[in-house]
Amino acid sequence: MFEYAPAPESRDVVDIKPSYGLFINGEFVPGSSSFKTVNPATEEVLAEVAVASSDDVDRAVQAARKAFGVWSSMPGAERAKYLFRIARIIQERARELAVLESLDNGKPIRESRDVDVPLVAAHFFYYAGWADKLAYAGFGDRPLGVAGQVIPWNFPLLMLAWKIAPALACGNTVVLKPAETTPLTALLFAEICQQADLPPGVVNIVTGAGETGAAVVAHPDVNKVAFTGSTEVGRIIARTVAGTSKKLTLELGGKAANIVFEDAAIDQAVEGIVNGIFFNQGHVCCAGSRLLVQESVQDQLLDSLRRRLSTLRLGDPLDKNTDIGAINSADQLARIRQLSDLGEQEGASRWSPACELPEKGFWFPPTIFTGVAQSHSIAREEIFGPVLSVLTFRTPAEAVEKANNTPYGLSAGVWTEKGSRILWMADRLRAGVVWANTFNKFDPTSPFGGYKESGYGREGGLAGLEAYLDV
Ligand code: TXE
Repeated sequence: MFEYAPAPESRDVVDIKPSYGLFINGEFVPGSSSFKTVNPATEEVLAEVAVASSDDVDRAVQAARKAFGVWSSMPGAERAKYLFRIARIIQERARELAVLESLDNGKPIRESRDVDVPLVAAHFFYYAGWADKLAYAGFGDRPLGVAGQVIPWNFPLLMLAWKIAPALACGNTVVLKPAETTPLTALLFAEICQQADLPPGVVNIVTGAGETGAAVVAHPDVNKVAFTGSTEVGRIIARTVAGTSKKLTLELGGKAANIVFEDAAIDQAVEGIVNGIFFNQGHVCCAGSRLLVQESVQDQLLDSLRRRLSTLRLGDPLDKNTDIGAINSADQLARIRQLSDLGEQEGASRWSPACELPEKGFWFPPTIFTGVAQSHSIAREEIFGPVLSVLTFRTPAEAVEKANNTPYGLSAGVWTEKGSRILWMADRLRAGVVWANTFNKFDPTSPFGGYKESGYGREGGLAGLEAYLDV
């Protein structure tokens, strides 16, 4: 890979405590047991974090229930002030948040600094703006009550913002469970809530593994459940919630097609493909993990793509030059390895640029599979890693058919110079988001969510408010 001079961001900008408690009713309190969170780039233990038992979850839900009275009866303009304050503190503490996110998650600092943290602040600003305009938006202003929110590890802070900002703007209170491999930025966010003088109990953070999440979801005093994670756990949660009066939104997996037509600007498409699948090591639910390329430009496109991949820099997430960071956990690495090996066994050809992987930590090189058939596991299953499966097509109708041939329906990308074709494709692609001549673009004003097994409900934009109100 590329030679370059390292430019490391200082990890000293963030004060990581040796141990963290649960954040309940505005205070950090001990849990009944604990677990360790590690830096996936080095396997070094970062901190000891409390596990919330079902009794702890109950305490958090009771605190949220009590706070609901105060928070929901506060004028929207007052709630807005708190959300604006949180957004501003996020901006002030952006560097700290970005470094901590990269340490706990493994993502490159360039991404946490330039994408994740700015988007987190943008979500709080955006929903702060709605807090006093709910009636104007036609929603009335009746919040649901206590929201139980369970989030994954791929965008720890951003998923927190997607969940907490609209919930609070609408007058709900929250019990949020971060993923067990990335709890630290949610706990730093809890400190930010204290700093913003948010009334106690409005936000509660309970850390732990799946059992803690299950206790949040099943708690009888929780009125709304919002989950982002695997389709498998989404199904379990849907079963738990079925037969109760709880409202549910699910944001699950994906297997997006990035579709390149022969008339596309190839260099631009190559950048879009790289961003589509290698951004955040491919730990992205809407990642462009299937490349559908028109047969006539396959060779040209793949040559450019291989050349571009050879310039990507893999390594220390805190190095400002790094493009590809560490895989989030040993489990996720094992899953990526297993599916990639299966790709080879099923007959696809594997290619990665020459690249040295660090000895310690969890690493996987950027990988392309060509000669992929629709029946291959790597064309069907979500790998959630830096692995691209390449398929070809001849006609637009064939591209649509192949793109839709998946149980998922979260996102898709279309690359063509022809505007009418973009609209024709967007009408036929069964995906919640269709990007045209770009990929992985996010904005708080745009709703996000999927069709089919990618879940239901929308987050973001005006539609994101509906999930937290009785309309
Ligand atoms: O997800 P889980 P995992 C996909 C991706 C990945 C696979 C497995 O394909 O390879 O899922 O990842 C909590 N009740 N996505 O195992 O288990 C858990 O503690 C309530 C796509 O990490 O779904 C964590 O906080 N909660 C995805 C959260 O659910 C439970 C993002 C997600 O973990 C629970 C992540 C239970 N029974 C993985 N069991 C996306 N849509 O972006 C676990 N949890």
